[in-house]
Amino acid sequence: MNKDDGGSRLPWWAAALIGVVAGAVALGVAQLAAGLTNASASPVIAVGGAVVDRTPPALKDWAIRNFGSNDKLVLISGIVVVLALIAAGLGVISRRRIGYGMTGLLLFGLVGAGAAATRPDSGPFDILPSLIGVGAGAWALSLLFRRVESNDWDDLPEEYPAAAGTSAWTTDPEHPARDTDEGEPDPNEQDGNEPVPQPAEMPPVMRAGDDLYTFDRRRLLTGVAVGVGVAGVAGFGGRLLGASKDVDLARRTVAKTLPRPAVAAKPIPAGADLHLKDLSPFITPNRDFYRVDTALVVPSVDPTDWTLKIHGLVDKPVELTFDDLLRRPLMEADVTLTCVSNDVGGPYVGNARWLGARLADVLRDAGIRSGADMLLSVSQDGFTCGTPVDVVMDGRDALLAVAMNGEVLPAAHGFPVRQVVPGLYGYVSATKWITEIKVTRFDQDEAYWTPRGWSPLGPIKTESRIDVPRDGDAVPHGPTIIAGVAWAQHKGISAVEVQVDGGEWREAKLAAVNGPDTWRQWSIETDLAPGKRVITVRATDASGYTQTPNYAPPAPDGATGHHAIGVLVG
Ligand SMILES: Nc1nc2c(c(=O)[nH]1)N[C@H]1C(S)=C(S)[C@@H](COP(=O)(O)O)O[C@H]1N2
Ligand SMILES: [Mo]
Repeated sequence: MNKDDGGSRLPWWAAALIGVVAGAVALGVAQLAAGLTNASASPVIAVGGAVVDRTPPALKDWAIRNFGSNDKLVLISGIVVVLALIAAGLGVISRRRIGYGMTGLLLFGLVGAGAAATRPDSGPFDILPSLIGVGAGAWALSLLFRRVESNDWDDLPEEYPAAAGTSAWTTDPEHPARDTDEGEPDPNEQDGNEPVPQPAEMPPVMRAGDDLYTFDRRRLLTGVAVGVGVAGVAGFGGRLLGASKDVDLARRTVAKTLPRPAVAAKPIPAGADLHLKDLSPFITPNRDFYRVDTALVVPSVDPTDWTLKIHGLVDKPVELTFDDLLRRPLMEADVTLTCVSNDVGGPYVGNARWLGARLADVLRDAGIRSGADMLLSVSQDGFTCGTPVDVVMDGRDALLAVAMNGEVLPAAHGFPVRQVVPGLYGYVSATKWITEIKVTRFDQDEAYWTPRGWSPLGPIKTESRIDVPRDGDAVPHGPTIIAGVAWAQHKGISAVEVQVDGGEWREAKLAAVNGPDTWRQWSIETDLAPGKRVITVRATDASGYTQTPNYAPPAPDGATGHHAIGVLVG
């Protein structure tokens, strides 16, 4: 064991390795404890969540742009790399005094516990995974140091071999791996022929001090392997335990009792889907539907104890259970969701058939007081949306949705209940895992994205996108089908035009739709001459507005500009 006087003489890299392994054990065990209790109480997830909420908006936009839906994976990987470096540092300072490393581990455990305890959806037991992890990490740290260090003279045989001329480095039967032909410079070997005194020739007290210092690589490697194994099994087990098996079961149960719609969606006309290869289908399958949220683990909400509280500026606060909600007349509606972060031509848009209770009716039961202009909806994980009251009450199909495309709401899309409001970007309307609606005023409350640089109001801007051909495709010359989607939710698309190389705008054919709240496919056949061609699209909505060519980035209230692609015509 390393001594407080003078500390350990373990090579720094070995100490760093021990630190990393101890850190891995700490995280693995914490993950296991979180898996057994609450998956989002894992210190990495909790710290990650805290980082997400505190990330400057510009950095978050950059991350979404560059990593897309992998942004969460990149964040978690980044946290793990930083933690590994810190753990290595803790290992190195543990050479001086193991207490330093222990203290460092404890501090990081407290950071993890603090983050877990202060997440919006956390409970008092959420500090446990971090603390249990720290305990396991500290134990691993001291065990590994003790394991590989043998400069503890208590470990030495009573009469240590004093055979003259034989190096003590090679005669200890307990430590056969210690011979130095592994590239480790032998501290006793010197360039000259002058032999330095061998440890065995020295007085015992000196042997015990410097040159008898032994460091057992084999014990290090086996210790590291066991530590990594423990960390891996615990961490992986924790992930499996924490996975959404509760939610899967709950979803299957709900599926058995999901009521039929009292009001069916308007049928989708035959011509709504042109069925062209690479063209976004009219209905986006759930598995392909984009996902955007701040949750690092998908919140798991039990519908049997879920309630929706409606309070604030209301005559009569209401608390609905899931059964209460299902007993209301449910209606179906086809609505295209769009993310405000979707850049021109971007992928964060999808169309689905939703089934749910009318939000306006539920609010009417509570009685909205005059002066209220905002619905601050709150998710299980603390995320909030601010939705204008007048938009929700104007008769459009604003829903508390329980199903998506004929299937119980997928966990990632808000199970058991989410909001869907046609015409508003998701960040101001589409609260997943909703548990609460506070009826309030925009001048009194702020939703999640507002202090992060996004506009409090988020009506969807009219947009169009070319899906076929793809940007950069090589296409044969002659007649070519160009096709895509356009959306102006709750207004409706009335025209789409296409332009080649800045020439005249030609009107595309619009596919049929069953209402103004979905995107609309379009197509046009053009003759493309050989060479590099730029194809541009613009849409006009039913209010008569034609998309501006002026580019604006997504922040603060949605991108504008024409989508253009380049193709090589051969
Ligand atoms: N609880 C919660 N709901 C949320 C969000 C979130 O971060 N947390 N993101 C919103 C945003 S920005 C969008 S665009 C939509 C996306 O819904 P989807 O993931 O089902 O496509 O969800 C909205 N609802
Ligand atoms: Mo969004």
